[in-house]
Amino acid sequence: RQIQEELRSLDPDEQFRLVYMPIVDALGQVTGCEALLRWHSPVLGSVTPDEFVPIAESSGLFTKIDWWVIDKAMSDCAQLKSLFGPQTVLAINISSAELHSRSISDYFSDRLTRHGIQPQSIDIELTETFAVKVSDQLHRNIEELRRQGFRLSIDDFGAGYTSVQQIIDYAADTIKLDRALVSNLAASQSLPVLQAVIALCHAKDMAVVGEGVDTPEKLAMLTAAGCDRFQGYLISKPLSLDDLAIWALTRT
Ligand code: G
Ligand code: G
Ligand code: NA
Ligand code: MN
Repeated sequence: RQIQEELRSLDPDEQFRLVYMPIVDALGQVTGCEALLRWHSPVLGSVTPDEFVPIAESSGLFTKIDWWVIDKAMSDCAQLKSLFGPQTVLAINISSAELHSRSISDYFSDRLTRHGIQPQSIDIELTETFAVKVSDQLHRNIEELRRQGFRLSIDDFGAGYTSVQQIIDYAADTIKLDRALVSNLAASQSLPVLQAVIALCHAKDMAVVGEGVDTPEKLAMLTAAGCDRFQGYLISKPLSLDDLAIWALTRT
């Protein structure tokens, strides 16, 4: 496939960039930002992560992408903290395949040192499929990253792959409710279901982030259900660091 060929040969510094999506608490204060990867290929044009991440995973190119993202996001961390304060948490997505690789926890700690960041400033987002395939290496990596003090999130919860058992087994710090789940529950006004899901997470000492908050109704329902933090177009679209600085200045 052409995507695979382009990914293999590209220089990430030339074709990749990161955008950031702010995450706010119930008072509207920014608690952190999620780094999201954008690829503009001179040959293919813009390709979305939904298109190329699965291809990168199946062709062994995910480490090239993930390592670039980890390094780049961490190099932006100081600027995010200067915009939103020293407590700002930077969320980084990694491919589920990455958790089976032997060097990932060393790479995280190496970049942490390089950029002078505390591990509790970094939230590693594991996508829904991270434990579909279980290996000893996956367990070791998760244990090691936790031991080093990184935060862990389970992303896209409710999209259909994450089981309640996984949540209990891996006791992440944060659960991110999938955008489609939030949409469906809002459309069907299923407040009790949402309350039950959030109560389960809180019972396991996990904070809950609602994703895809793009209407006041969704925000109101998530707030009523006890959701801790919020992310979505109602708050802000993903922005470049420069645009994020403008957004931070122009909010009241
Ligand atoms: O930002 P966007 O809607 O295009 O992201 C779609 C999906 O692609 C996200 O849910 C996320 O799982 C994945 N994704 C986005 N950015 C990254 C990244 O930097 N690394 C990895 N591995 N996946 C990402
Ligand atoms: O799966 P993950 O949460 O990592 O991916 C986030 C992606 O979802 C982002 O790329 C972003 O473009 C998209 N997204 C985030 N918030 C909203 C929203 O409020 N509405 C819509 N339509 N898309 C969103
Ligand atoms: Na995701
Ligand atoms: Mn994510």
